[in-house]
Amino acid sequence: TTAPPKVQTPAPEVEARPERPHLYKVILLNDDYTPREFVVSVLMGVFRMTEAEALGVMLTAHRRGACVVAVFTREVADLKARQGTEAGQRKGYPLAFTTERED
Ligand code: NFA
Repeated sequence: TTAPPKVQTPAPEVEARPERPHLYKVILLNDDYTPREFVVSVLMGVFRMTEAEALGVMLTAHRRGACVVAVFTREVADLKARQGTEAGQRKGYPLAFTTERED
């Protein structure tokens, strides 16, 4: 007679537990050439902001030199920063977004 098949169950203390991903800020940099209304339109289109939110972020970057736009996992942050920067480049503007890892 054969024993019943044994089902493999990991001990609780070795259960797979994914790590919390690092988060990255997307930062809007001020420049002297990109029109304010174009910056607002990019923030609304790429970052799904309302016009009021986009105006606030644009004005903060304009006054202070830079403003955090949003926080994402690395791949999403890099993609959004590139989409925003390329939207400016297509119009010949120096508009730039960077990313920075959170502490
Ligand atoms: N400083 C730009 C202007 O006066 C507006 C701007 C804001 C550009 C934020 C880039 C980022 N036209």
